[in-house]
Amino acid sequence: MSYRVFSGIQPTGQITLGNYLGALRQFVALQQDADAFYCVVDLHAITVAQDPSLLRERIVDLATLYLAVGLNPQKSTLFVQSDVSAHSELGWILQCMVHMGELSRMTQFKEKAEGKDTVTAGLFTYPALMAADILLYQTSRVPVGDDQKQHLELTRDIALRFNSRFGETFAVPEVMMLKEGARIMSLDDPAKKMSKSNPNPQSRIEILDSPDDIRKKISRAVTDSDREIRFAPQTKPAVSNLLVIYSLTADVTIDSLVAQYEGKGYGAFKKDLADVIVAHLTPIQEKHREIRGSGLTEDVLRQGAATAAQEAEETMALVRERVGLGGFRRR
Ligand code: ATP
Ligand code: LTN
Repeated sequence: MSYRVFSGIQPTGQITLGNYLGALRQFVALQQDADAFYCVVDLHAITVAQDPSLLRERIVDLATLYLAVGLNPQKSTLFVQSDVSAHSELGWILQCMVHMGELSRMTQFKEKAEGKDTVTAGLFTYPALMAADILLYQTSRVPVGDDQKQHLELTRDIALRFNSRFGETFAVPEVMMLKEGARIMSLDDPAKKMSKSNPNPQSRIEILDSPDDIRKKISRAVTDSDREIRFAPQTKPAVSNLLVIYSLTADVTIDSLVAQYEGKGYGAFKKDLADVIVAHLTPIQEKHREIRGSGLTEDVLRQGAATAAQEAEETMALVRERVGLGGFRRR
């Protein structure tokens, strides 16, 4: 029996190697067995200010990348969150189920709010909308990076609370995370996660970076004090992060890399790592160029929105009935 998978990525910048290795690549692997829904979560993106025309461009760009990495619209449903209004509707209902204390404990909110003069209410209630995304589709598994674990736990709590108060309505989802690669770190600071909205572009590899940029960024990536290539995340976080990236990109074990580079120093290791990344990303970039401007992405998103809206409406009808809301409009 196939199971339901849902995940989303925000169109807040160029997709990084962290997003790819931690999340996007799993999306592709899962579509073989799962009935998968993958979303461009634009309503989440506007929890911080976005330029409207740039936002629209990034939405199409991210969806094009979904296709370029190998998501097959015959197997998975690809759509944009704001095209299915049930996300906003259930998001509101779940805001009325989640507690202020629970939202206050979310580390992503604390990190994103830190040092800001003003913060939107949407940034604070963001996890309720994320719960709505997942619960609308009766999702059983959610592939995400490590930073989303806390949001997923809250989603489960909200689902259980709703079900116990109103009767069985939502499937309670499981988080799916990689053992290595669930948290790829910044190239300039191994204490921070690689992020597409970090102001320093040297901190990340973007999927669409040119080979030249990739080589420069890897050669400038910080390393740890001795010259040994060893996997020790606590004492050698920078080199360990590069080893994880290498291992996942080239599909070889960390142990075999450590053996291969014994006594060789950082120079040779970094050069090979850059080559491996370039070789992995080149076909994705070619595919992205081929699809962009062909109209395929827009067609896929149109179809995806129709499929998703229909699926979401089934859950919404049940939710409205359970909560005691409206129900007079013919749909
Ligand atoms: P932003 O910087 O705008 O908050 P982000 O780069 O953190 O964005 P998201 O859109 O929030 O990316 O995340 C998309 C997916 O990628 C999520 O599943 C998230 O857990 C995963 N992800 C993000 N950064 C990393 C990382 N450094 N390592 C592994 N997975 C990651
Ligand atoms: N909050 C996530 C993006 C996101 C998501 C989702 C992920 C929004 N809705 C539903 C999985 C399932 C993030 O910031 N990476």
